[in-house]
Amino acid sequence: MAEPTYTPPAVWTWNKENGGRFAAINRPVAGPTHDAQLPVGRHPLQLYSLGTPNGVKVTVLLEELLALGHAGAEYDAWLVRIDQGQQFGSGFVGANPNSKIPAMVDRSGPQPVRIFESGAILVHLAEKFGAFLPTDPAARAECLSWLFWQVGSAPFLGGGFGHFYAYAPVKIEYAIDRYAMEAKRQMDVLDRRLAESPYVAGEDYTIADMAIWPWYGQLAKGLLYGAGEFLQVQEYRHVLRWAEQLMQRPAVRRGRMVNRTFGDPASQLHERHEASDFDTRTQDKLQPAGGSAA
Ligand SMILES: N[C@@H](CCC(=O)N[C@@H](CS)C(=O)NCC(=O)O)C(=O)O
Repeated sequence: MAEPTYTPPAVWTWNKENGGRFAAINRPVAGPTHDAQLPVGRHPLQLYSLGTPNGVKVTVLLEELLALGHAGAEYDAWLVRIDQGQQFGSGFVGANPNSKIPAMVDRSGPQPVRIFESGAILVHLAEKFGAFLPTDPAARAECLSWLFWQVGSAPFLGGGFGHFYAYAPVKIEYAIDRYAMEAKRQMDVLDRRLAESPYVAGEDYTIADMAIWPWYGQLAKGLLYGAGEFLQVQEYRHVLRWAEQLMQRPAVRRGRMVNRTFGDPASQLHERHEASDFDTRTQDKLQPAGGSAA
């Protein structure tokens, strides 16, 4: 093993220069940095988010609920630019004391209800509309097990593998090895499961698929961290089959566009307030000829 190049001091201190790509937003303390109220639209559900995998889980579920005819799932999706520190505004911290997207405020009842953590938002919506979360105890247990598997596993994929492989200012072999091994192990867990059943929780499409797809489905398609070849993702053929099947769903395609600020301008719907926004307000349509997207 390589000689260590760093000896931790007795007391850690915050070195703002050493945070890599996220130096501007990472802090060792919680709480708001500035006053900023959250906007409120006219729909019962207000979502404050960004089109990262954790954000996409929720917009896919909302679009699936609307496709099923649940008009109460109409929502306003507001863009939170985490690279500009908007997650530290006082209003956002009121909705999510953990300062991370996604956060939701459900205004359909007499008092607004805040929900944070993407998994909790998925369960809240699935229970509210009685969809995509089985009621049979055994099927429900399987669905929730995979949902919590995702919430517990993805930090090793994103914060571990993705961070050290793609974002860290130095390439550390030990860290990349450790997390590449874990990322491949997780993909194998999923691949073996999807060899047994069409969907992650069994015969039916559930919130477990919606939570897992934006992370592991995208990884299987080589769309995360530019790591397709490095992790040899084509080996996970059951995950690929499932990832492609989900991508065919119109609601998944729509959900993936909401609050998206990267990629093809036609795939970016920065804010979603009406169903018609998908046809009229993507960045290719808002962008003036020769101009750049807002
Ligand atoms: N466990 C959380 C994770 C959410 C999360 O990590 N969000 C990231 C974007 S994907 C974020 O908001 N980061 C901003 C920050 O760390 O300041 C969830 O599932 O909702």
